[in-house]
Amino acid sequence: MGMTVSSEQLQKYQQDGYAIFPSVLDADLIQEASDHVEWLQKKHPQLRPEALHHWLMWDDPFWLRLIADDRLLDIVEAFIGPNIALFASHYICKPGGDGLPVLWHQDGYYWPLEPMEVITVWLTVDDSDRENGCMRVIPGTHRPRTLYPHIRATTEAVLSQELEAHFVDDSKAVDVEVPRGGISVHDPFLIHGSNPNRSSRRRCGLTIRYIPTSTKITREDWKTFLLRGTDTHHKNVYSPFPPFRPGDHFPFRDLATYRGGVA
Ligand SMILES: O=C(O)CCC(=O)C(=O)O
Repeated sequence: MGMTVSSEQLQKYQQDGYAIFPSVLDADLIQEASDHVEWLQKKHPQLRPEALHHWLMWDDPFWLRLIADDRLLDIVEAFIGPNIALFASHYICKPGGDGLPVLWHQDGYYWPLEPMEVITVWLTVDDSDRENGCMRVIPGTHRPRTLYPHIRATTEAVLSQELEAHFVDDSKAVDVEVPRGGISVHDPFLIHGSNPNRSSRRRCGLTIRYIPTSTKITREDWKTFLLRGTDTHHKNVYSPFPPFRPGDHFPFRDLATYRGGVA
């Protein structure tokens, strides 16, 4: 049986703008994701591990296999329906000791999407908790469906912009603690961020932004993939999954069933 979403979880998402699913992917797949992050860091030593960005994914079969996992898509389908495409994905991997903060922001402020119908899955590659800089949210701030002004970031951080301070009441912030292999989901209007990682443990998570095929990506230079269902709206041009090339790509267990095949 696939993953199911309870009416309480759907209601929590509508009410608070986020929900937690503590156990979604198996330990072997999460270990592969963790090894994948180390492989990416060796391949791109010039990048900070918080900046393993979307465009690295466009030619990365394991990354695509991970975000197209049926357990994730079953959960996403309960929120956005059966025709699901990928908008973006980004590992935010904060090393122990000097992991950068993510300043308060609303995702929708940055995104070239029309309409702003999209859901983020934040997949934990490491246990993510208060000590190592888990995500923090201000529940209910998504409800006015308003994007507030952002300014240039005032400290070194993962994102270059942050919400103007008077829009943020951080006394209402909640820590989103999720064990390794679990996910949280959040709304594009929700005010959220995270503190620096001052612990000795890494805090690595994979953000995955899923859209229904009725959402258009308005940037031209962007690749997107149809993950489940059919393209009922013809708003975007979907790319085929890249074939796995031994030696170039990260090798993984489920290669035999990988949608892009082997070159
Ligand atoms: O990884 C984090 O700490 C923040 C993630 C985030 O801002 C997002 O997924 O939109």
